[in-house]
Amino acid sequence: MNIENDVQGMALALEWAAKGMLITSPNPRVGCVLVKDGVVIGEGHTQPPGQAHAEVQALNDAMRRGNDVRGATAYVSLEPCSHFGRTPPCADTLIRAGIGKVVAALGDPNPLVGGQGFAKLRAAGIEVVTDVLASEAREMNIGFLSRMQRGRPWVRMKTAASLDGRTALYNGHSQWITSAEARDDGHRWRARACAILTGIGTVIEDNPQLTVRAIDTPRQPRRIVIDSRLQISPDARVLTGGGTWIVAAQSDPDKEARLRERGAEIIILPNTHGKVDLPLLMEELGRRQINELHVEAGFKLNGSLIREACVDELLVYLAPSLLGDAHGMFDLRALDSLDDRKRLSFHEIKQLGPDLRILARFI
Ligand code: AOF
Ligand code: ZN
Repeated sequence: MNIENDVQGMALALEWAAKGMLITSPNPRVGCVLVKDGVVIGEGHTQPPGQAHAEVQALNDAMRRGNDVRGATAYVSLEPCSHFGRTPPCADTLIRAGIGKVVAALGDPNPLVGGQGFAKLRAAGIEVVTDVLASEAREMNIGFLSRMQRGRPWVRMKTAASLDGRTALYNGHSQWITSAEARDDGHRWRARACAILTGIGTVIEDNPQLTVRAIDTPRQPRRIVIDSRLQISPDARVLTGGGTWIVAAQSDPDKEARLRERGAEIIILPNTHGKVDLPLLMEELGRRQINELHVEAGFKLNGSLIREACVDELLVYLAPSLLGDAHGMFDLRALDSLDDRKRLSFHEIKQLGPDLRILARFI
């Protein structure tokens, strides 16, 4: 395939970035394509933390293929790094390799980089072009950007409901409202998240595992349970395999010890009402390097998270059926004025088999 312009080169770099979707976190998913005389001579994407960044992968790929990278253009979906992190600075590596021009989709808001990658390249006489397919590149790393810019994850709340907005019958029956296609798609969104969050109500009622099973994934997201009064049973399936974070509002040393034996970590974060402080939790998850947080909870926790402005995006699967009087997706208070309504914009709507998938963002 020949690359005739910067948009084409970046589109290919973004395709490479997407190949790292499930493996790079907490690092961003970056793609890099090296082009010389319109011909692609090297390609790569970010590897798991501690391993090579996209640029190094692409340079190594070019070398393996026997290509001379001197004077080539590097298309990268994020500003090349300028710092020594777990790996050395990519900007230096590109300079040493003799790259002639760098086209980047957007700057890296990581304070350790923050424009210094571009500055290094320019200082070395390399032409730098930025803002090519920037909004597509932002989508790819929406969680990393959120963590770097706001100090908290990008929070995506998933629900599945009938067309009348019900998530179960009045008696609790809910398997299944949406199709297998929609449910598998839900696992794809789980897989790309750094963590999956639910509440103690869901753990007690459904005893979910909260793992990715419908698709192959090299890593399982961390599981997080909000459990203000530490009611969770040490036998709950969400603890299987260890590593689950339990977020409570009050300490209970005996209970905590039993949960720790199951490999869980307990985080105590109370608010003044004796519940978990949700906005503070989001900050804590930012500090713990959670980029994308996938919420699959019941209508109560969903409602609390929305009311406390902790949600960025709804991922709603809607089935073409009507379930009649039962719980809705979110427990929100009645409003007196339409001025108080929560407003969203539809970001994307797609049909999956018989169902609809709606991505809507709070504005
Ligand atoms: C790049 N190319 O492919 C990625 C970058 O600890 P390290 O060395 O792996 O550095 C991680 C930081 O590097 C990460 O927080 C982000 O700012 C940047 N990611 N940079 O040049 C890449 N993934
Ligand atoms: Zn780098």
